[in-house]
Amino acid sequence: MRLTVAQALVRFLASQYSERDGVRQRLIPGCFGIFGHGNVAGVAQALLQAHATGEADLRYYMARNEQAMVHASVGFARMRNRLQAFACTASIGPGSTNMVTGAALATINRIPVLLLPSDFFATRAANPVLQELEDPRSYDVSVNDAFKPVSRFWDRINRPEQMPSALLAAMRVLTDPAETGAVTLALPQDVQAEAYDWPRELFRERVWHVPRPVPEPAALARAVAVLRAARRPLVVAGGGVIYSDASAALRRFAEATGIPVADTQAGKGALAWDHPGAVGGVGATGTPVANALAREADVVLGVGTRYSDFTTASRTVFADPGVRFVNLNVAGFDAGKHAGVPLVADARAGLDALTSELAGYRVEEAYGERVRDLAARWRQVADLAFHLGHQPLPSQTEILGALNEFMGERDVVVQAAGSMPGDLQLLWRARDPKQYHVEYGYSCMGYEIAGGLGAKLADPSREVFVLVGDGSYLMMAQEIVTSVAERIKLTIVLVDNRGFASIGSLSESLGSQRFGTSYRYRNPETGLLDGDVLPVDLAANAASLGADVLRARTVAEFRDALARAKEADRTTVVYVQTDPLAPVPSSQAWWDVPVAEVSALASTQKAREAYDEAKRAQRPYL
Ligand SMILES: Cc1ncc(C[n+]2csc(CCOP(=O)(O)OP(=O)(O)O)c2C)c(N)n1
Ligand SMILES: [Mg+2]
Repeated sequence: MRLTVAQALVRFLASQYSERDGVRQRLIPGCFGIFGHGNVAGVAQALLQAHATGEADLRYYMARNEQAMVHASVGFARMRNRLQAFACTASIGPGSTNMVTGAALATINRIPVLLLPSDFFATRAANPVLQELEDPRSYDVSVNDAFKPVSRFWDRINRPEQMPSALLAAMRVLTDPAETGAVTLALPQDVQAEAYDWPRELFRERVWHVPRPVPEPAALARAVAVLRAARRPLVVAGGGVIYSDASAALRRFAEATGIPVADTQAGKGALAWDHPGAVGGVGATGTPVANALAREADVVLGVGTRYSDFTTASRTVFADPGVRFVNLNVAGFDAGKHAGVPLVADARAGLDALTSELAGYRVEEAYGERVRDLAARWRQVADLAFHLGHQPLPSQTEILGALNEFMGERDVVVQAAGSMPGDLQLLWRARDPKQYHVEYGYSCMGYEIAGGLGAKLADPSREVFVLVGDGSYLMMAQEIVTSVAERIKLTIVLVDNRGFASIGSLSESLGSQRFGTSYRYRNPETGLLDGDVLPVDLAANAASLGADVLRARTVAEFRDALARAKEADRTTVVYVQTDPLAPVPSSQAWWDVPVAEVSALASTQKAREAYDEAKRAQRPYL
């Protein structure tokens, strides 16, 4: 079949399917993009032709920023439990490198996305083409080489003959739960337009089976032996539980064994918050309940977790000197962490196997009582934070509480960076495994609105509430325009505390006095950015991008605004100001952020003393 490389690519992508548990779906259901000279006559022409002829079905969505379109793709794939992924086409040069941050985010979160950056002429006929990087040491280097460390598979299609094997490898990596992440195929702009005689076989329907690897019997026996001897075990449920659709298996495991379940940012909602075995987030921004249990735990069963520093409180929260880890993970890389007993398997298959092999094992009654008692006391503290009555501006915890109480079980909350992920991890009460969508692998400011767009696209039957701080909003609000154009309705809660509340309080706790963290005029007297408040109106900005805007001054007005936003069929921004200095309950855990060892500032010297003290609790987990 004679087609251009781009036409063949589109045709191929439209015929790929994924399948797990007998359920089949399109693997690549659509393509985000922004066109420039690098792809306008190549991939864009192919997408147009596919639409015009109906020969291949790959819907094109125009984004407003290339980084954001990768975020939207990640939001989509995460909602679909990694069984589907979007393609992203970008022009050569800046359009492509704008995607590098998105690629890192996808790979770190282990979420599939297919990136199609454009590249300079393979023939070099007209080089240097506009936006081409020239490296005097090698004509083979382009800006797209920057994708290599942040991609799980990377290739450059310099000749049409290279494409079939590259495409097959790309699909394999996208659908491999242990390897998945960003997959990058760099497409030189001349090659995109070049015609070639393709074998028809390339375009036949292909179904990529997403496996559920079962544990090796000997590894299972080793894990079971450690768990059976455990007296104070704790489960840490990560994102892998949710992607594997293992919530019911986790509940059965928890109920059979009585082992309490803590969660990570990606795993929250795996077990409903009000399940008697659920103890909430663990680690630096976890609940005091989970952290108390973590400190005492003799065995930690990590399921589908990568053990980020937030989860381990920078390796301080699992404090028992003899603590052992059992790591159930589909990726050997994660299963081997913390010198744990590795159990390489799909989360659901592994949990089912553990439940049956642990038959008869149950934690002692006293341990169960302690869990319930700690949880009940914490619930009162959390209730208070949700209903603080802070004046004159509401506290952020009250806004989160009002939203949590307002949202339906299947509604989705999206967040990524700032002070909200911590407050959410501490306080949020999730019932549905897809309700809590906080991107905290890369914690990338700007993910929120774009990621929310992808989440809503993935499941239009759910209301999506995007929580975004003023800092993140300023970095990346432009996909509001895309949501308006595509009629993809979002409710965006814009929480304005005039700057970086998170980094401000971190700075203060580290002796750096909130330096450079609030949005203010430069003050001629101090020379610092601590002058008057800026005349910036982010609500007006949102309205200018085409959203409906509701301004709320109190928690009561906020609730009303949420009700109106839920009724609306257009993207609505609910704007609310909060007090960045309002109190938040303590998680009773630490986060390692090194403080200057020598300093001329008394505040820093004092913070360093506290740092040295806290650092003593850090352990290598060997
Ligand atoms: C792209 C990016 N740049 C910088 C950071 C570091 N950072 C983390 S939170 C934050 C401030 C976020 O401000 P805002 O969205 O207003 O949230 P707030 O802290 O006020 O809750 C910064 C600068 C980041 N996470 N991502
Ligand atoms: Mg802020």
